[in-house]
Amino acid sequence: MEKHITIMGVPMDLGQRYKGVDLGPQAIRYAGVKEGLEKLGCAVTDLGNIEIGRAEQLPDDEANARNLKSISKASQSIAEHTDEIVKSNRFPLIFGGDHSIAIGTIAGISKHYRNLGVIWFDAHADMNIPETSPSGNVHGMPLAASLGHGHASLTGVYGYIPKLKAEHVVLIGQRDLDEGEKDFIRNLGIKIYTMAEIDRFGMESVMTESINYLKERTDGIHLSFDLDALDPQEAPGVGTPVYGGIHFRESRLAMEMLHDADAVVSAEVVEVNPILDSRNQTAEKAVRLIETLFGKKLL
Ligand code: 4U7
Ligand code: MN
Ligand code: MN
Ligand code: MN
Repeated sequence: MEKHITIMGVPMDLGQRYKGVDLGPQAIRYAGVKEGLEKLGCAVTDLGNIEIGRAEQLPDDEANARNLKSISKASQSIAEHTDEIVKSNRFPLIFGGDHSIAIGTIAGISKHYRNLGVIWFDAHADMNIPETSPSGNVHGMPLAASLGHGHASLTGVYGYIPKLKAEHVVLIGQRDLDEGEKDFIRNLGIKIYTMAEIDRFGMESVMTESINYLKERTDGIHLSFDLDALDPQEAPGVGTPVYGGIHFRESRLAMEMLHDADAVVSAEVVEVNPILDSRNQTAEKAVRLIETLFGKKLL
């Protein structure tokens, strides 16, 4: 695993309705992420937060994708910054912000790989398009957009479509899928381990299968970790909590196995909202998971 890490904060909140998710990067920093990684021997540079423009009042509601134009613009900048980090041969470690940032991060990373893989921990699949979205919130659309589906302002970010192939994606932890997303997952044949599979087979075999699957097909794995993948009792600081989630213990095991697989090339941690949290526990758990991803062991 790359030990030269560049942190980038993306204070994006335009993809959903709650105030406070733009404070996510700072909450994760306050939980001691840089210090923790340095203790493990990593060289860490923190670029600080990049600029996210304010919501422009543009007539994009007709598309059922709130703040579409502002998010599209921000995604272009996120892609450029992420691209620069990869070019400098450092590991991009990105803190959101809401999950719409993945449109830009994946756009910036994927052009460096013939077959980028993605492992997506989330209570949701984030595979809506404006035509299927029950909410119009773009944070429910980034995976579809990266696969080339959805509004052209999202799929076309950074000038190429698609960023990912369906057979290079693994979804883990889902328990709230919209009807359109279910059809989409079935039709595209996307590999998915919902909470039902995690409960039946256990996180260890889910991760063994996921890692083998991605290592056979891809030349690098991007980790996209939405903190609402965790159970809301353990990670309450998220905007769209769903009962029955992954325990912190299981997610720590998953990160340990990803570390040992030595195949993750970039990572983002998203949807931490300190306003909705108590005692910054969601950010603190995120930091424990990041440390484990970079090799922290219990013994
Ligand atoms: B997140 C939802 F309808 N599917 O599209 C939607 F349930 O990035 C939720 O995973 C999306 O937190 C959640 O609005 C987006 C809803
Ligand atoms: Mn998400
Ligand atoms: Mn989610
Ligand atoms: Mn190690």
